Amino acid sequence: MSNIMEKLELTAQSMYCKKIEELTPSELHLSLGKAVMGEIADNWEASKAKHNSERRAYYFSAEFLMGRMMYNNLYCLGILDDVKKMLKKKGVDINVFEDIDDAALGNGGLGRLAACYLDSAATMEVPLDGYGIRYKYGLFKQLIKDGYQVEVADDWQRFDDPWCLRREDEAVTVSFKGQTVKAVPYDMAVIGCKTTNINTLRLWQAEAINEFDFQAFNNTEYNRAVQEKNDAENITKVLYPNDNKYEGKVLRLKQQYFFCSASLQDIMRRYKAKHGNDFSFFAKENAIQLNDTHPVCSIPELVRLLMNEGMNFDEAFEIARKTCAYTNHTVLGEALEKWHADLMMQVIPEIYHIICLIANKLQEELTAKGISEDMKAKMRIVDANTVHMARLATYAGTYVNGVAKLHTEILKDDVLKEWYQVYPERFQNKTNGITQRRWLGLCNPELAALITEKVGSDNWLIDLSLLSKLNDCIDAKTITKFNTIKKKKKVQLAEYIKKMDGVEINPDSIYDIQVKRLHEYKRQLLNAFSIMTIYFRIKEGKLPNWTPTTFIFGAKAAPGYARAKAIIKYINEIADLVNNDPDTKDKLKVVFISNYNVSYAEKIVVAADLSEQTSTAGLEASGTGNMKFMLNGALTLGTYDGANIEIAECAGEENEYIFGARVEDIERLKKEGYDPKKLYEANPEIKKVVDTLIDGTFDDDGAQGEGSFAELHNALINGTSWQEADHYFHIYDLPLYVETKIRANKDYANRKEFGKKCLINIANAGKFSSDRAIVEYAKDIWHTSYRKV
Ligand code: GFP
Repeated sequence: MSNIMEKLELTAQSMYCKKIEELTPSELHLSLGKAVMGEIADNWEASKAKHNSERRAYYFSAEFLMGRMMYNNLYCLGILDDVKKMLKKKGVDINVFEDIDDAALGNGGLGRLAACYLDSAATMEVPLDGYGIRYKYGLFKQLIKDGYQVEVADDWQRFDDPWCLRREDEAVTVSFKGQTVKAVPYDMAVIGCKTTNINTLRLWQAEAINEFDFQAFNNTEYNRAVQEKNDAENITKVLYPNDNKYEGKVLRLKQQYFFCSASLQDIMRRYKAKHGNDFSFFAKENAIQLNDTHPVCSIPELVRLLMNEGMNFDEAFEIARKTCAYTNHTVLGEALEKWHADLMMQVIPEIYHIICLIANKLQEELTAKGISEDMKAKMRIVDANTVHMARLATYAGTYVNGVAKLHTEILKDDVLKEWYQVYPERFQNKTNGITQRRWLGLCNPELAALITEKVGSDNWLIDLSLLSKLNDCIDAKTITKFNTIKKKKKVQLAEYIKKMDGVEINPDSIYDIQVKRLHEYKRQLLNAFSIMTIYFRIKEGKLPNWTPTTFIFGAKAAPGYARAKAIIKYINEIADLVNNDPDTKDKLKVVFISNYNVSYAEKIVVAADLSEQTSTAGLEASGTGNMKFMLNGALTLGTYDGANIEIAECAGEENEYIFGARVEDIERLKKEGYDPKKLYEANPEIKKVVDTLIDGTFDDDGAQGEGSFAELHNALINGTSWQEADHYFHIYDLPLYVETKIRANKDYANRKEFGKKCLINIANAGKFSSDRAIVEYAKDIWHTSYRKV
């Protein structure tokens, strides 16, 4: 420990000629980061050597939503409190690091899951290293102006980045048609908890081979002089803000192929250093997990690299197939990547050629199995000039897994039905998880201390199943303690929201929170409609015993997703109305916080009473926010969807607020012919609420009847040429949702009973640790070693 402070002193001195207390926050961040990196160097080297000596796995992902590293790293090293004290002695408040940007190299659940998995693998001593992209600009920063979302570039490296080591010596080259670029690795240490094990996240940055063309410069062609540099750097310039819709952009394909090729070359280099040109051990020693379809061009790339080593196609394919496995994260058809063959040929023709060979091999294999022509057609990897990446991954991998029980069943019965019929042994479920280090230990030290006291040790940090011990001590005293902690976290969040967004909220109100990416299927609009219903009822005196409630939203909309942006504006219009209406302003408060990110989430999930998980049944693959809320004692107000189902199974449905249509109801409604217009016309309350989109209650900038609110209204009631009315079943679910919300509101008044439910949720959250999930992957998919706790 004193070591760290000595190292910090030396680093501050050598980098800035300053004493610790003289450093600016970013200088302190950089110096302390470097000091920590120095401290862990030996363990990191030892872990790398260990990984190299056994069967190991790699997590390939286009997104890693790591969040802020400083506190988490100090926490996992077990020195956070000591560093805090030592800095305090120097007159420095450790909270200065709150000014340091998150590393937001991901959009939402998918990227955050990848970050949790790395964290868990490090703690569970699973030899798993990550490979991804070092975007210069991460997910945009969100401002809210006049109720609208405004995007600003996220220059997260502007104060440098102490957590990544540039490894120029291990750079490789990646070639596209007509362009070759350098891929430079940056290594980030992933620090385990209560272990010396440290894993690695290697992120690739694209750079030019020749940065500057002097010839062009001499001819005064200044732009051409730096053209190669710009063209190369553009590849990793920015993270695509994704809305679960696939977009076939050249740059996106380049990003994907870039990091897959670089990572595979890296793995091959390491392998060849051990075994030379004998590739017979490759699949025995390496497993690659493909996080969604984004890294699926790894399969043909590995085949290509092996063929370059002299192998024939069949041998190379066999190795690739045994090495790779694929995780699916969505059933939304529009999110399953399908590349246009022409585009692929234009950017990576060799890869396209190999995909065609794989596609033919599949057809031969299916014929040999006696599969019907009809089914074979449905399984084509290349079909009508389109390359289906999910099909490629399912065929050319060992396993395919969904991310919650229901989701895996939907994959088997629907999305990948034919595949399940032919290759049933490949299908597995791996319900998602979250790391309890960041999402409880670090962000809720008060609750963590209570749990440690009750469980008898802090071993829940590495074995979350120990939480079940809490089941035996849910007494009046513990409930009071829990309620006191919750209140404290609510006060803290109120202060933070005031500071960040300038809005005052009442910590004695219920905090009803929905934070996640903005998407129609996640149905923030349903939540907004429920608030309007309650607003009208309060005004009409129909809810006399209503406990004041603060509805908090946090969400980013993909910049090109007009409806999502309209929903943000609509929520902000509601906020304006209910927060200022004298009849409701003490009973309802609506806050749309700006720039929701990992660090904001750490303050939000701990303070929630109700966790809103309102997706249309069958559409949210799992959800992980729901798990973070549960772990911190919020009750789920959600549909029977994704991991909500498993949450309710673990904690008991009577301890959650589950509402609305289930998958089978949605299927039935679709078959019968769902008619939202009929429901809307038959129910004056629904009509009044939905019509606030068009009746002048709200303003979408004078475009009444023609603007984005009218478009939302039309999509719900009449549908559009490309989508049937109310595609996500808002109107069907609204009445039951409102009643469930009112029931929760009533229940909250009984603080003991409500607190008891919260504690039951915590006690039964053990399953939702990403430690559990990662060990399942290690056992059932990667067949690597792992820590026995
Ligand atoms: C996606 C799915 C979620 C799932 C995560 C991680 O998240 O249901 O929990 O991946 O598997 F939609 P988003 O990126 O869409 O939030």
